[in-house]
Amino acid sequence: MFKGIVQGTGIIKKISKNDETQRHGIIFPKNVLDLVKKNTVMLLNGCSVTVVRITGDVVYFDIDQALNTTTFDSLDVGNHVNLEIHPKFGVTVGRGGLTGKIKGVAIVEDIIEAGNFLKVYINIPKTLTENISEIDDIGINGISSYIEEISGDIICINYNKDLFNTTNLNTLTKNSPVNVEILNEW
Ligand code: DLZ
Repeated sequence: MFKGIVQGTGIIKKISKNDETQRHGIIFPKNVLDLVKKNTVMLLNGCSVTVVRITGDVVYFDIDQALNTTTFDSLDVGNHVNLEIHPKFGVTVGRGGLTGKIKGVAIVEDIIEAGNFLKVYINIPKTLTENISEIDDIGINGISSYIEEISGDIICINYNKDLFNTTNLNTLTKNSPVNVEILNEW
């Protein structure tokens, strides 16, 4: 399990697309770059993926299995992606841990600033809302949080603006697609 706590963001430098696979080259910040090597399994926007190559500060991933269930296909060069490395063996993950298996893509419906918090309203696909309740935690682009409120298909999450320092939360706008992992299977 991952913690659902993002350690920094990478910037997409290059995307090469074939019919069924895409290679994403991502510039990593030094604190995360130092922790990865070829075959490291880590989270990119909450999705579990495998490092295939590292050249300088650019880390490459082949996205194939994850193409249909995640936002990878809608990402562009210059976008920021959330990064998390697996905790060391024996470290307690606690409530809110993520597996990295993305259930599907949801769309940001609205964002409202409220003091030091950002209320993000997200329209979750019907196939996923059947399974969630306000007692559940949720992973959005790899950021684990509890659900503040559910109204029909719309969930609301209150994010502390401190997360702007380490995540891509401040790049979300109305209609942004986000990766969703629902944590109600414990
Ligand atoms: C589990 C996994 C791993 C370890 N590595 C990759 C990868 O490098 N590329 C890829 O496309 N998919 C990988 N996967 C599977 C994805 O995590 C999985 O398909 C999504 O989370 C499902 O939505």
